[in-house]
This record gives sequence, C-alpha cells and structure tokens, in this order.
Amino acid sequence: MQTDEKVKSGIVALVGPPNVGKSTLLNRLLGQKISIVSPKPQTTRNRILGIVNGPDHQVVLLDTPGIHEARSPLNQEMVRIALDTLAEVDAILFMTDVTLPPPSPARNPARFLEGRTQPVFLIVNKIDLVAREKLLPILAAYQALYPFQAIIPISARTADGTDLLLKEIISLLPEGPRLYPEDIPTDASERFIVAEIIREKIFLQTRQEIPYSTAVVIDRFHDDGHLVTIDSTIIVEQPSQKGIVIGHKGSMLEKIGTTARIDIQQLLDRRVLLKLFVKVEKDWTKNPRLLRELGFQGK
Ligand SMILES: Nc1nc2c(ncn2[C@@H]2O[C@H](COP(=O)(O)OP(=O)(O)OP(=O)(O)O)[C@@H](O)[C@H]2O)c(=O)[nH]1
Ligand SMILES: [Mg+2]
Repeated sequence: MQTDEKVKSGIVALVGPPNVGKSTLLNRLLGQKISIVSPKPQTTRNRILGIVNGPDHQVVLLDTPGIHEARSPLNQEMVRIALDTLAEVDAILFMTDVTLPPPSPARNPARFLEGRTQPVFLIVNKIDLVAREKLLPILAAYQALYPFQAIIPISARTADGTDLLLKEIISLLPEGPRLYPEDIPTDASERFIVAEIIREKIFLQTRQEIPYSTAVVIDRFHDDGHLVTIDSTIIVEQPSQKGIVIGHKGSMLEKIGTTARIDIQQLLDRRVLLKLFVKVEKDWTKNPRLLRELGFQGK
C-alpha cells in the first residue's frame, strides 16, 4: 500500500432501526452487492465492511444490524454488534425511513446517540415512497431529536441524493493515508459472503419464524480455478423447521439453492456446484455455546 499519499479517509458507521435500507445504501455507495437485503427486518446480523474508493477519498463504511428492543440472545448480540461499532468510527450515519411513524421525545429511535462525540448525519431513506410536501414534517420531527450535523433525504433504491450524501461524508473526514488497499471492496471472505447469499435466499423464500431460526455454515469451499464446489449446511432450531426448509420433495431447498447459486456464480465469476444440507441444532439462537460456534460471541 502506498503510504505517503494523502486522501480524505475515515470510518463511517451506518446504524438505525431494522429494515430502513442500511444494507441497500452500503451496496449503492459501493456500486456492488456485498451486504444482503430483504423486505424482512433483522436481515443483517454482523458488521459488514465496505470500502468506497475515489481518487481523493476512501470511505470505510460499516453496515450493522438494525437496532431494536431485542429479546432473544441472538438479537441482543446483533444489537450489541451495532452499538459497539459506534466506538471506533469518525462519523455516524443514523438512518431512518419515511414509512416509519414519526418520532417523538417519548419514542426516540436516536436515543443511543446521546453522548457521542462524532458528527452524526441523519439519513432519511425511501423518499421515493412519499410526495415532497409530506417529507418536510417528517424531517422536522427528526430534527428535534438530536443535533444532527446535517439531514439528508435519499432513496437508496433510486440513488436520489446518494452522490450528495457521499460528498458530505467525504468533506468531514480527516486527511490521511488510505486505511485499506484500493482494489478491495470489503474485508469479508468469499466464504462469508457465500453464506450470507444463502441466508438472503432463505429470508426471501421462507416465512414466519423460519428466517429467524436459521443460520448458514460453509462446510467445504473448493476452488479448482474453473469450478467452485461448495457444501453448506442450513441450521434450524426445531425438527419441524427442517421439513419446511427442505419443502415438498425438496422443492424449497432447491429454490434456495438455485437462486443462491446464480448470485454466487456472479460473485465468484466461476461455475459453482452448490450442495445444501439441513441440520437441527436445538434452540441455537438461545444457546451461548452454539451462538459462539456460529460466529456470535454469545453471552
Ligand atoms: N422504496 C424503497 N425501498 C427501499 C429503499 N432502500 C431499501 N429499500 C427496501 O427496504 C427493505 C430493507 O432494506 P435493507 O437494505 O435490507 O434494510 P436494512 O436497514 O439493512 O435492514 P436490517 O439489515 O434488517 O436492519 C428492502 O426490501 C429494500 O429493497 C428505498 O430507497 N426505497
Ligand atoms: Mg441490513
């Protein structure tokens, strides 16, 4: 890495309630899909790092799990990951979206920002879903909650406002060396992203508690340069869930596998042979040992 080059560089956290579009914005600013996205809340479970490079800047973005009133040990762990991220960043993007009920001092979704010393931008996402005149009162309701550095309405889906947002972020960052090499978009391993892609397809294809009861592990990842052979296990919490994930004559597992394989081939730019298995780990979302084994620290 070149060390004497000085650019605007820094680390920026993307935090906020579940489902507001944090991961969609990360992918939008990166120009490629690193973080999985679904219409269901609590899709992201880990901190996902994305590196936005330009001739005069490097913005290291940290996508995080949605902050919510968490009950299960897995969800508490996800919220902890999001809040811990705030300690190590130069700026914070607090994201909400126009479909959420407007906040009030009694129901302040930004209360975890109290006492933070870094600049906080308020990002109001999904403006493609409201008429312009409805937007102003929403922005005003949030403005009263916290001394935000700036309030930036955007649509991560249509890219409305996202260039301006990036400029605003860059203008606040200190001058210094790039923190990461210029040619990598993330620090996540291919194995991790592959597991996430499979998890995304489970979120998109299954219903009710199933997405929240599943985890994905990669058992084998073998790349011979032409073909990547991947064996992966979908872990469920209850024996009854195993049948649902497999589906009638294997139809659900096949749907998950087929849609995941298309995305994985695109990511790896090679042919992929993907084999999926399903296994029960009783109550893994509540079991500290199993949570640890699955990459969560546990309590
Ligand atoms: N209409 C509209 N939908 C959006 C926009 N941005 C994201 N979405 C949708 O909102 C849903 C949630 O998006 P995500 O990016 O997964 O949200 P998130 O904040 O990362 O959610 P968690 O990881 O669960 O906290 C998906 O269905 C997205 O397609 C937007 O600008 N406009
Ligand atoms: Mg997300």
